[in-house]
Parts: sequence; structure tokens; C-alpha cells
Amino acid sequence: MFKKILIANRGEIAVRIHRTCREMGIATVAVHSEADATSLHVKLATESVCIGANAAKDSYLNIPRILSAAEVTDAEAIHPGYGFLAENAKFAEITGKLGFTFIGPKPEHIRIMGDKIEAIRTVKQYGIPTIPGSGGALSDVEEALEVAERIGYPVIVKAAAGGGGKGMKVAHSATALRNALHIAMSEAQANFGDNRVYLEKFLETPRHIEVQVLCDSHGNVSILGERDCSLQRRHQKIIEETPSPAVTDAQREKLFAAVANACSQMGYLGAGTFEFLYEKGEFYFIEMNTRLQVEHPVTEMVTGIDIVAEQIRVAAGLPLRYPLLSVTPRGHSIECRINAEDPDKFIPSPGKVTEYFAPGGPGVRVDSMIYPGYTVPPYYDATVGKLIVHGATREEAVARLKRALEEFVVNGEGIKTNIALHRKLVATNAFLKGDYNIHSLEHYLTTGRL
Ligand code: MV4
Repeated sequence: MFKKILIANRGEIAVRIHRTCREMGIATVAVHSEADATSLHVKLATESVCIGANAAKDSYLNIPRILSAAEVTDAEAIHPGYGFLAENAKFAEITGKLGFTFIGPKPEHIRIMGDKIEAIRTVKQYGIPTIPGSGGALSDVEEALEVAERIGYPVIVKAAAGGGGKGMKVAHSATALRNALHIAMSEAQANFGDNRVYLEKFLETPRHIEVQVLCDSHGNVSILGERDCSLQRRHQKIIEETPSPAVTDAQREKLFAAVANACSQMGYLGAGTFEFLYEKGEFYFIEMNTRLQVEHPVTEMVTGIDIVAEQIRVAAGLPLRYPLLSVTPRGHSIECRINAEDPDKFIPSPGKVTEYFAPGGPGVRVDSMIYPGYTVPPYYDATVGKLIVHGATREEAVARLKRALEEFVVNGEGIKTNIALHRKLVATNAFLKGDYNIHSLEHYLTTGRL
């Protein structure tokens, strides 16, 4: 096992990774920008290295600085967390070439899944259900019109290099499609330096459901269940739960078998997430994330598996301790993302935390970077923590979530949070019934009803 791991990230996820490392007896190296010198991940780490100025490109995205920090501290492996360099195939490759272990999937799989066209083509050949569409890059307007005619309107044009909602255009008619295609291609070229776009049938009111996988280098694949991440605003998830209130056991079983087969066939390594849209009882693959995700704790709560520990173990060549096709979950878990943002305008609202109380008690977990006196810097993501609850049933989990949200206190100078929004959301009838889709939150924010 590794003796020392460099954590190439900040905030709550750097703290989360540190915690598992310490439980495994592994020393940690924190890297940080100038503004993050007083961050919790730096305070907790065994040692730390300042890698640059506040802009992410000068620090958390600066590959030479991070690799130099690994070199001078004698770290053996690098955990990238999520965001920043986590899905940068070049970084994974260079890390390996320099003799460090990248705690994540193989560079080839990161590269394939970064290209949405290649991702769909790859998983489809292994039997994963995909959305009717062009099945590849569109070569011209005529081809787009032909495909749309065949599958029917509305359709959606997506950038191959996009993902996470960037570079998408919906078209309800041939005229609209001509325009959408033109705009999507020039935007894709401008934003990603790659003008390839593809077309899919547009699903109107799907849920967003994702499947967590974990694979080792010995051919073992473990499916750790699904997460329902439909409650989101502008592609930022705010509440996630597992199991999904909408999926039946039969549908789940069929999907997991396909996902497990795809992982084996690919020879996938480490943690990954297959993202699906779910509508009228059918799953449709959209993208794959080749990283640990923000919402991984809900899966940990119902499976009892420390996903970060398994990531580290499989990166070190050890076998999975849970080499089961599908782990049986126990109970129900829900996560609320705590963001330092204005509750009305949703703009980041960083500042100094003067009063902080994190809830505890039965079935409650808080993954956060906050401590009293901490100043949230304005340069990075607004997510400052996550409240995760577990209950024997969804009802018990919801009751604990409400109770924990009542207890949660984050007050300060300049800082505002979305805790009050969470309190309102979890009290709605639709949430209590688990009756929501990807548009529900935005609908709630404009009409007051979920
Ligand atoms: C779609 C879709 C409807 N139909 N594809 C948005 C992010 C990217 N991962 C895929 N996305 C979507 N793809 C088809 N064919 C609707 C969305 C979508 C969405 C998906 C998941 C979670 C939130 C979303 C919010 C708006 C649109």
C-alpha cells in the first residue's frame, strides 16, 4: 500500500480524501493556492505545498506545479478528487509516466468518455441502452434533417466535446434545427476547439439517474447502486438520493447487468458513474464520469463501502473487497449540497463564517470544509459542504434530513447559504412523494410549486 498520497484538490473533497487516507495509515500531501493557505484541507494534511496564485489555472490546474509537489514530498500516488484535473487524460498519463500512481481510471477511458460521441459508441456496443439519434458526428445539415425526420421532433443537438449541459440546443422543427445546428457548431468550435456535434431525440421530462461502479485490475466489477440526481438548477445538482424513488427492482436489475457487462468488456478500472436519463420506465445513457463524484456519500451510506478506500486499493493493484455484481443496499440516503450562494440570485456569496454548527446524531454525516472563523474565498466552487442522511426507509431519511437542516447553522459576514432553500424543498409534497424530474427545481423556483 502507498505510504503517502498527494491530494490534487481543495475544499470538502480534499478533506474527504484525507480522512480515508488517515484511516488507512497513509500520510497526505495537501496542495493549495495562496488564498487557501488557511483551508481545512491544509490544516489536516500531514504536509502541504503552496502551488501558486489564486486562479485555478495557476494552482489546482497547474500540472507541472502539482507534479513537482509530488516529487519534492516523495508522494507515491495522486488522488485528483473531482473537477480540476480529475478527468484530464493528459494529466493521468503524465502522472503515470513520471512513476506516480494516478488514483483513477486508465487514461484511455478518461479520453474516450471525454468525447461524448465516442462514449455513446463505446457503451452502446456493450449493450447499454442509448437515445435514438445520429449515433455519430453530423456531417451536414441534410444529415441532421434526415435523422430528425426518422426519430421525430423535438431533437437536441449536443457538442461531442461538451457535457454537463454545455453546448446543447433543442429544436422543435426543421427550420429550428437548421439554426440550432449552425449555432451549436460555431459555439462548440469557439468553446472547445472541436465543432463536432451529434443529434438525439429530446426527452421532455426525464429523471437523471446514475449508476456507481467500482472495478479492480483483476476483472472484478461491483455495481454500488444508482443515485437519483434530478433535483438540479442549471446543471448544478442540489439534492441527490439513493435508491431512486422511481425505479423498480426489475428495471434496476436489467440496467445493472448491462452496466456490469460494459465495465468488464472495457476493462474499466476504479470508480466511475454511468449517467442516464430515465423516462416512462426506460433508461437512456447520456454520459460517463470517470471520477469520484460529489454525491458519492449517499452510495457509501447505503452500501457501507468507503468508495475512496476502494479507489486507493484498486489503484495499488489490490482486489475489490466487494467483488459482487450488485451490492444490496441497506435503507435510504439523501444528500443536500450546502452552497455559499445568494438564496435569491444564486450568485456565489463567499465571506467569513463567524458561527458554525454542523448537525449530528443518528444517521447524519456532514462533509464540509467549514470551521468557525474560516473565510470562504471567492475564486472557486460555491459548494462548501454536504449534509448526508441515512434512514432505514425513505420516510426516516426525510425526517432526519428535515431535523438536521433545522439544526444546521452557517452565519457570517458576507456569506449566505442555500440552507433555507433546502428546508423549503424537503417540505414540499412532491419531494415527500419522490415525484420530481430534471425540470422540477427550476419550476419550483419560478412558481413556488415543485
Ligand atoms: C438530454 C436531455 C433531454 N434529451 N438529452 C444535460 C446535461 C447533459 N449531461 C445531458 N443533458 C440533457 N440531455 C436528451 N436527448 C436533457 C438534458 C438535461 C439534463 C440532464 C440531466 C440533468 C439535468 C438536465 C437539465 C436540463 C437538460
